[in-house]
Amino acid sequence: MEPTEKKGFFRGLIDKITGTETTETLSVPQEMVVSETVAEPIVPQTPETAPVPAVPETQAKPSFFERLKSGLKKTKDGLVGRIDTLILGKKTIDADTLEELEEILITSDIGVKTTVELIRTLEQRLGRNELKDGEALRGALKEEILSRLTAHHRPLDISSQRPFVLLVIGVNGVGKTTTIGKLASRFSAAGNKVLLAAADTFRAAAAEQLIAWGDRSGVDVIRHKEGADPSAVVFDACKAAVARDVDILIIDTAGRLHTKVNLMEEMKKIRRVIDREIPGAPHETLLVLDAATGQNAVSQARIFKESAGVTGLALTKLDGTAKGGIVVAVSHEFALPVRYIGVGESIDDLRDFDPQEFTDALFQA
Ligand SMILES: Nc1nc2c(ncn2[C@@H]2O[C@H](COP(=O)(O)OP(=O)(O)OP(=O)(O)O)[C@@H](O)[C@H]2O)c(=O)[nH]1
Ligand SMILES: [Mg+2]
Repeated sequence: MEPTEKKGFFRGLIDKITGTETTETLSVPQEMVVSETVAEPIVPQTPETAPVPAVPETQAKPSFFERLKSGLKKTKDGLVGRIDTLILGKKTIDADTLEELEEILITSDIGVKTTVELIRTLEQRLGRNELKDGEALRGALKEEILSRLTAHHRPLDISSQRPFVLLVIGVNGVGKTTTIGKLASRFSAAGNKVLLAAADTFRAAAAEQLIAWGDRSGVDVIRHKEGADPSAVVFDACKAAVARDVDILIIDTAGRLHTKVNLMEEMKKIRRVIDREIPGAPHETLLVLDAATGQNAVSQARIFKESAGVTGLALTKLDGTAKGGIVVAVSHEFALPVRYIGVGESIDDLRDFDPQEFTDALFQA
């Protein structure tokens, strides 16, 4: 049988919508994209009245790979578990198998575009007789996912600039401040002089939350009063970073604002101030996405990439969600490197993203 004749439900649907055969430039259908209005918060998650979260204590834990595996358990069950059920004992793979696989991938938040591409590649491999049985299909899928993650992989190197300016952005509640706290601890433990800037002046407790994290690793925080102009905080922080000769300045920003001012406009203003004080900075604009929000994270990545100069991604809350496939979707669709992943709330639950380790943790029994 000619395998490429089968399109599968989702791809058939997309072909209908677009009136074309699917191509590399296929975008996510509009009905899968949440509101792209950016003047208001895209996904309100944390009330401004939220108490400062306690900084969890570090405890003796199993190896990181074991924690990664257990953090990704729900994604693994929802993705690889279902694939294993599909291919269990299959002696031959045909176009129907790939059609069922397509549905599993789409519903695991791998994203329409990436799924369509993966299935097309697998159809080609099937046509070349490379997918003899279920095991071969499983291996091929792992390889294809890994190669897509590896294509955009670039760990963050802060040694290229001094001070290295890391601007952290994202909608409210995604884990920006927590991620910064974890990063401050890691960079400082590695011997770097770190400075934090509390440019989230929206929430009363935001600066305190950052200070609580800073205290844990002996890192200073530049802050102003609640409601102050975020750009003024950034201005002072850049001056202090240069004067104190720090290795890295990490800037926390608000996920929403008091005024109706467009969040993206505020980000642009902040960037202008940084660049004026430290030419060429920010050296990294890290977009934090909550993996548990699935397709919402994809639309946030689209909006921020277009308007806020995003250069890298951090995916948080991969523990406790079945939507970990989103890591593949956002990295691949937006050609952005995933720098970090968060698999828990403790200080050492943020790790450098390693595509090989990630796919091993997903696919290993
Ligand atoms: N389970 C889990 N929780 C996380 C992770 N990262 C952050 N969180 C939690 O998510 C919640 C929100 O985190 P924050 O760091 O305050 O989020 P934020 O983006 O700074 O939010 P705003 O300041 O309101 O914009 C907190 O309760 C964190 O402990 C993670 O990797 N796993
Ligand atoms: Mg915050």
